[in-house]
Amino acid sequence: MKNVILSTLLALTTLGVSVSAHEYKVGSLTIDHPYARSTPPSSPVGGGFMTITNNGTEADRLIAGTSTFADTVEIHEMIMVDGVMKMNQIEDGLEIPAGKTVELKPGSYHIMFIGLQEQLKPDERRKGLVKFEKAGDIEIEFLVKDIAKMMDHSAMTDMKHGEETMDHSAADENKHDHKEMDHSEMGEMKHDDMKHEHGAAKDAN
Ligand SMILES: [Cu+2]
Repeated sequence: MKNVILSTLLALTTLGVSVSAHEYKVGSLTIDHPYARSTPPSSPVGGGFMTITNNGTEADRLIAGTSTFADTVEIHEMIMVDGVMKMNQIEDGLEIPAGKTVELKPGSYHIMFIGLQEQLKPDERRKGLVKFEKAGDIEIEFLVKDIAKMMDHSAMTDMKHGEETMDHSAADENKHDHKEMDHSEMGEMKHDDMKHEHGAAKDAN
């Protein structure tokens, strides 16, 4: 997978297209390509993603975050309960084991922006901060990715959900973010978080 991403980026670089890869280091951690999904107007919530690698010999934990555009930042996981995907705040933080890479991605661990103050629009860069138990704080920028593009790419590769994913129109967009979810009661998933996994590599254009 990494090779695919690299070659895609190289190809784009060669063509002179700007690429969205960006990377941060704090302590023994590397944070690769933080991004957020674009949101519909007046969406109350948004999702953020990144890849965190622990190059050290001790486990660390992603314990909190803040942003300049949302009231609250939480760290969430997706879990299957009675055959239904739900999301859940990880109260103790997300462990980043020594020598391992943890991917925050749609359908899995993610950063949840709650109380969005502004719409997140494609290609914006939005400031935030993440806190680790040992490595401490680091300011990062989330590149905002067009949610529609993310879906189109994943539709090609995710067979389980492909049909629903491909059938999205403008009127349907709201279903693709967390708008309809009830966080306090861990409402049933109604959006398409599960289907974006393959968007990251190909969305660099
Ligand atoms: Cu969430």
